Amino acid sequence: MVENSGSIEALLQEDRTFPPPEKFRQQANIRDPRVYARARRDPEAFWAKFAEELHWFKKWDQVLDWKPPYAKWFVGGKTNICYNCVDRHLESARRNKAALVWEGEPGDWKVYTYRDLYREVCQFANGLKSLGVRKGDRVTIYLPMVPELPIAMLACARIGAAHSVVFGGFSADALRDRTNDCQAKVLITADGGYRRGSVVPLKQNADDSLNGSPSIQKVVVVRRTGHADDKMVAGRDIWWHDLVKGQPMTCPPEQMDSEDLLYILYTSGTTGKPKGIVHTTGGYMVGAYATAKWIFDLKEDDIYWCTADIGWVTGHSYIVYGPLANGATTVMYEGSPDYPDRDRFWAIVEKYAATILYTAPTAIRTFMRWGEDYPRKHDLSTLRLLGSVGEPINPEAWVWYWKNIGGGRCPVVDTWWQTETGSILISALPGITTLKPGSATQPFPGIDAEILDERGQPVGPGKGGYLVIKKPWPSMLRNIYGDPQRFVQQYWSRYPDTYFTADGAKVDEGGYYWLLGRVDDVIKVSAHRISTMEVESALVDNSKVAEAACIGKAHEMKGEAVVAFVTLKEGVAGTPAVMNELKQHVVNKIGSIARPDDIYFTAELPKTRSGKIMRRLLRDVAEGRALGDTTTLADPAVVEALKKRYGDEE
Ligand code: 7RM
Repeated sequence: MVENSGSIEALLQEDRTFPPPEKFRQQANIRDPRVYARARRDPEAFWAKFAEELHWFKKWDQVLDWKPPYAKWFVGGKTNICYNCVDRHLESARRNKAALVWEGEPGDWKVYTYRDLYREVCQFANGLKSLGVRKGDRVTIYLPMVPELPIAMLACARIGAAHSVVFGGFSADALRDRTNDCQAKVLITADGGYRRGSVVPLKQNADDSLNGSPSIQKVVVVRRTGHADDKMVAGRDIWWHDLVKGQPMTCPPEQMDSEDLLYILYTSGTTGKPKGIVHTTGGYMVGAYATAKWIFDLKEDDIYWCTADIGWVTGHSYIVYGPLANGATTVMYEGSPDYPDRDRFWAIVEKYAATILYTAPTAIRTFMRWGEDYPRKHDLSTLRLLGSVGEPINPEAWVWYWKNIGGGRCPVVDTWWQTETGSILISALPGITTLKPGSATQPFPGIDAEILDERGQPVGPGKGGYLVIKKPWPSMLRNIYGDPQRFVQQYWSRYPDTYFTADGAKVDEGGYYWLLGRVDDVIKVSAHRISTMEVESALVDNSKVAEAACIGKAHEMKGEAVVAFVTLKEGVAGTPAVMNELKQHVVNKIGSIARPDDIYFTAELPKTRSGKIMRRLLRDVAEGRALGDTTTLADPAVVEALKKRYGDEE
């Protein structure tokens, strides 16, 4: 392979291809390209083969029942995903293998073997039962990245309660909305978590959220930071360690129907209200298991580390369920990549001899900016495979990752998927696929993707269009919790019987997929999914704000950043103090991930004659571009004024 000169020009023209290294190919779980044709010929048989590798109390009668847009997978099958992630591995020597390797930000660490995990999960499952949690109940989990988080998820799954994990970076308000939406009975939280050397006051947020969450009967609190010992509410709050004390160390797994609810995970959509994405048991389990096995090439002695937070779907499928269903060792880290220094990730890779690393482009770009010295200080030679997720990866970052982290030996799998898809749908198979930096390459076998134009016609090679999935897949969302109409309208109304991803994409002549970003009002800020409408709702909730419009502005590190255009109420001046107040208001309503980078004050927002805000023009202003077509504007002077005031800052 020719060494790239490293200049910007050369990188912009990155058109090298990367075939699987021979050494990798030879040992890969899957190296026969005929799997694609096999899956295409009979997708149901293809998925059923994976399902057969897992444990079922009763086998399914039918692989798929498809009445668009409702799919049932492994119909009539009875299983338990916790049993498959834990108990299944106790029958062999695997029982003594590390299941979970956890490192806290302060440097404390713990290893749980599969046998340990079994005990912890069973005891906590019994604890939940003692609080009155039954099959079908919902449990909200609001925890930092501590071992109790996957233990709680597995315990819920074991007894048939659905978990709803709420990312620890969300505010009390956001937590309250999610708890109320699913009417959770129990909330699991911690006194705090560590982030960049300070304590995140989770219990405080949980307490704030609870005035207004009447469905919550009990709160289980993990003692992590020890700073909220006096905040326990008698009769409502119970320490995790007190709850599990004396609980039996076994707990029979509930025999779950394939289509029984496994979890709800809230994600941002076009409107201000987050959607509770519904995943069920059998299909989700098979999807997470199959993709983890083939895409991450999991082997008995791998040490696999996904750096996501379990509060997002990536953590659900590729820290917890996928790797554990495969009997792998999964690494989990609590804190920030720059604590105590910018080499923390590489110190972790070295310390645990990680073999597979899965992270986001935003992190990779940050490491790039920090420079090669940090990774160079550590022995990264155990790594054999790298992954990327959450947003498109720019070729420059891809090549940097491949070279400086992977040492030029490790394939980089760029994995495209969504909370809704449950598992990866577009990715290379590292033992088969020749990689092209910046492309997620090809749909996973059995996935029928296509790119359509407005009228529903395939666009053909090289042309941009809407990415859709034409056939059902096992881990697909089954519904939006409590809002079946929105489910139909969001995903199944654009084209008949076809899943609408809301992503733009194109396919090149070689059949490679290139993702072009969202086509709705969802943006990806540091790979976190945020709805611009959600931020707008938070802003107009402030009494000083008359109207607000938010956009995602291209950002070198974060991918996108939130920028808000705000019209203040009569008599309120757009001072720096007001700007800070509004930013803080968004943090209080949603969480710091949604904090606008910039707020532009404007007397009016550019609108069409029918009153629609033209966000496209706001993006042109924020990104310092010439304005696009303004002929539909009611008053072109509004945007001209904005451009004059803010457009030439760059
Ligand atoms: C896994 C996750 C989903 C949205 C999706 C895309 C974007 C995710 C990639 C990507 C380009 C990728 N779930 N996205 N992965 N875009 N290449 N490899 O991120 O529900 O939080 O977000 O993320 O726009 O629709 S998510």
